[in-house]
Amino acid sequence: MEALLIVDLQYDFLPGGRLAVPGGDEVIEEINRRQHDFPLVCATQDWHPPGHISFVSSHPGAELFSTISHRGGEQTLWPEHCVAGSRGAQLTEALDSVAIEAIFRKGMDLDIDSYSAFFDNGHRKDTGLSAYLHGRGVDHLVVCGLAADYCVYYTLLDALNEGFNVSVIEEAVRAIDEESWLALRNQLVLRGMRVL
Ligand code: VGL
Ligand code: ZN
Repeated sequence: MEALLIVDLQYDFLPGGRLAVPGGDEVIEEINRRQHDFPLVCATQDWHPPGHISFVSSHPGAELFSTISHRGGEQTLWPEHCVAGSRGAQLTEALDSVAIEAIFRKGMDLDIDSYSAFFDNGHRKDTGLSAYLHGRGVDHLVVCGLAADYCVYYTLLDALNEGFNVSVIEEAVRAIDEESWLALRNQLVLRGMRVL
């Protein structure tokens, strides 16, 4: 069975938001149209506590969009975004949410970021998404949303590693950096991802 996963269609990633993805609003209608073709639709929300490790404001003197090493990995420093309970963290009202059965939140631990919908960036904590999808009989996961080169990419990568057949809807994703998305997309295609 197929499922559609809608990644992070939140105000902060849309034009006017704190971490706006260029053209992010252009995917909404496409997703609204397509989601009714799927027997199961679920979504994610980036959902950070105030003072989150990924916020540049949590690292006095550090530069926006710079990278620091953290817990043996790299952490990009973002503007404050998707603070739990804030308007910026809400799914956009323009998204038709009637068919969304479950919403998985990520990035809730103060000390570790989480781009993927499946695991945090240290692969320590499981969001439960994989078990949920397997429990629903899903073997093919189709992904759309924002941002293509961060949360969508890591979600696609983990979905492949979790053994799902994986597709991305090209017209229903937008990247922070389009060129880097194209390179990442090609790597995923070599791993067996399909581009719809
Ligand atoms: C995202 C950067 C920081 C995303 C989330 O949803 O792609 N990007 N947090
Ligand atoms: Zn985030």
